Amino acid sequence: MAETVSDSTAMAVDHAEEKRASPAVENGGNSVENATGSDANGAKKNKKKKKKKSNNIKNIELMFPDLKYPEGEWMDYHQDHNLQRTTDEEKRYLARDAEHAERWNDMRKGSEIHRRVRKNLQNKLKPDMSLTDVVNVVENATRKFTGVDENGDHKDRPKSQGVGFPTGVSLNHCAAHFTPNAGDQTILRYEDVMKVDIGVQVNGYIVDSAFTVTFDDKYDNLLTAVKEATNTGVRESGIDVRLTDIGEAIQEVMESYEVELNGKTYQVKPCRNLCGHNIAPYKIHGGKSVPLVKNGDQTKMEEGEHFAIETFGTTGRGYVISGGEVSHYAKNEGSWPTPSLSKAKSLLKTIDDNFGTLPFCRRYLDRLGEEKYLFALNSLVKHGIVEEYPPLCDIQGSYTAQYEHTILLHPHKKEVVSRGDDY
Ligand code: HZT
Ligand code: MN
Ligand code: MN
Repeated sequence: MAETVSDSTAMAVDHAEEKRASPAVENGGNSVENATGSDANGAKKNKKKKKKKSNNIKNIELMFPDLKYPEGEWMDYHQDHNLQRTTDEEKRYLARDAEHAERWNDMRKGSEIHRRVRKNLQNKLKPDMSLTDVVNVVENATRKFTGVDENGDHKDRPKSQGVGFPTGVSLNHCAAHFTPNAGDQTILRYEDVMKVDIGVQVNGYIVDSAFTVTFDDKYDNLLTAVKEATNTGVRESGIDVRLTDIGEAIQEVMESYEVELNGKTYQVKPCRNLCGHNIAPYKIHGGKSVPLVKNGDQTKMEEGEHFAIETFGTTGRGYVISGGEVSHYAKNEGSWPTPSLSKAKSLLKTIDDNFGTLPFCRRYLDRLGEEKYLFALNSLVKHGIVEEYPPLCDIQGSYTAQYEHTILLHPHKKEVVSRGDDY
């Protein structure tokens, strides 16, 4: 508890015209400890009541002419780690950090895009929207901000930047990995609890961050529990910290909350078989898992690593199982024999060319013009070339919430790169 949150200097300052008096949803917009960049534009907010223009969504490089993107929230490591540090060490830390300057800047670009994409969505979300409309708002904005839908540089390099993974829009008892397939008619309802999980990648560096959307305030304690649990995971994270200890801290905070729904009181439970994870270039899961409970894993976080810290709370069993139609897939690492089925071979080329090992979904294959590919896709899955990531759901009738941030473990401090003024 000795660590402090240091000033976030260059954080995410929105353009004045992007500020809205009140978001259409009440959740993501709940005030957080760190009100990022809100003062700078606060005064202008009331003067103009201009309608938001969609032409604010353009290649983000046009808004940052020097191509240097704002830093996230800086956070000190625990004091005991800090106290050992001498001035000489500090200098060596900074020199070591500078070796990764381009990587950090790519992560900050992805994060700035993430904040703008989710702000745009939060302004548009209303009950009775279809989930297909929701994911299209997110993914079309991501493509515009990253410039991948333009002619030119990125056209022939589809993996250079853009959507990092399928937009998750999992409802109620489903916690993760739902995105609509073609023809899905699901509508977002006033009583729903929707986890919006958005990925943006720049040169393979993936920003992975998620929040929960509700319209009914009866879920507020559930959302607060999970938001606080995630912030606890972020605070506890650091170089040489054991993963089990992060899980223990998350669990303690999560279970300290209760939520009353329709006359019944629930102690909020962590989903014990869901995890945060480190992230490697073009690989959403780098091999380490950050538990939401004390699980005994003695593995430590290390300098230079990049983690998605995510927690899920539930009124259900606290254990998710795969269920429902699969939408999410990713190619497994390694070299594979050429598929004998010609349709599988050509589908694999589409996957290699457009995603590599980045996760994708059926809609992304549809928009590339692939048709009747399901048999071929399932054959790639059967041969272990492609992995499926089915929806992960708690018991029927339960409600799950999620918050997630991407953090960077610099030598001297950690950076909550995806932090915004919304969560
Ligand atoms: C898999 C497929 C995707 C990674 C976590 C996650 C969304 O549950 C080790 C720990 C996108 C992400 C992932 F399309 N998963 N973060 N955001 N889902 S995971 C995982 O498979 S593997 C957690
Ligand atoms: Mn995520
Ligand atoms: Mn994640």
